[in-house]
Amino acid sequence: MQIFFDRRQLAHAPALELHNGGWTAHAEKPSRAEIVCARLGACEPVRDFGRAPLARVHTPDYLDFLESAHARWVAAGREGDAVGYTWPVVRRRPLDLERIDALLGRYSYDAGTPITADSWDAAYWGAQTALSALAPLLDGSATTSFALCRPPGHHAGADYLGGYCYLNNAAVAAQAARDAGHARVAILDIDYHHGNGTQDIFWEDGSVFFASIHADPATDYPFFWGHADEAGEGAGEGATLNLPLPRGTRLPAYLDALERALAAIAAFAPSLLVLSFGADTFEGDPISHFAITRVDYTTIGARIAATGLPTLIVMEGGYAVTELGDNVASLLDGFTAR
Ligand code: OKP
Ligand code: ZN
Repeated sequence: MQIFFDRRQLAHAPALELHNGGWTAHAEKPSRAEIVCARLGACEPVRDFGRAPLARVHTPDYLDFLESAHARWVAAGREGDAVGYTWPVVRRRPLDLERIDALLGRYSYDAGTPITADSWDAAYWGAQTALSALAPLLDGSATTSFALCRPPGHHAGADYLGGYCYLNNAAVAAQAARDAGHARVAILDIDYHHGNGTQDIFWEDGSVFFASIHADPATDYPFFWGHADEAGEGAGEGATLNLPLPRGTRLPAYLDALERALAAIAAFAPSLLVLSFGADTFEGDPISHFAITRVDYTTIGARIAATGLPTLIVMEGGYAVTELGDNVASLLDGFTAR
């Protein structure tokens, strides 16, 4: 299988995140991608598709903000990583905001996603990694490819960052597939956390089906999205499927949810699948609470591969760094047999 990776993603290294009332070392470390790259071996070079495909899912003002935020932070006399401390709750009116702290609030939803001097560049090349990995699926030269994206993307919405995510790599790729002629694209999100950004982006879009298997937001981040009754609106009504599972979930219950997701995807009849893959469902993950094992990932991968759909696998979370390379390799093993 072709693996796509760009080392420019490694420069993003946020120091701290606000966690349970204190600032702790950030879980989303550059070593995550390095260990997966080392485990998988040779990687294909990433191409630059420019800003246009990013602007198909993100607003221009958000992209401008993300690109300039750290420089504005420094210009305001601050040191270190830029992070907000106040957020506009629902029903605040649109305002022409100037101060960096106000802009950070406007364009983010949590305090776990600092902007470093290198975040824009890393996120930009992450999105280009997803687009580069999509290319062989679009021209028919491959049936599966893997985008080793970092930072992850599925919590980032059209105009907001959060959950360690800045640009929504899976959404950028799914929209690019639509623009390349795929009339219906499905996204299956199997990260431990609900992919709220991806859901929001395609919420009213009936041409991109979004299915997600994740920890119940009643107990787990991101709390405000991912509940079972969220199903899309307008033209997108019925094109969102949320399958929350309780903490402690093991493979059998996980596979039941996977069958439901795949049945819904089959009914939608897409011509391409984007798999948002987080290995934070792993039993040993330090921030998550499912009990999926390394070998389980091959079972999961093989079941998804059995759909026969051309599949772009996009890396999302996974924080048990030592085991991350083996867990990713295990999932990809499920695909390579086909
Ligand atoms: C990103 B991805 C406070 C807890 C917030 C955020 C989890 C983001 C996970 N620091 N946790 O879905 O793997
Ligand atoms: Zn996650």
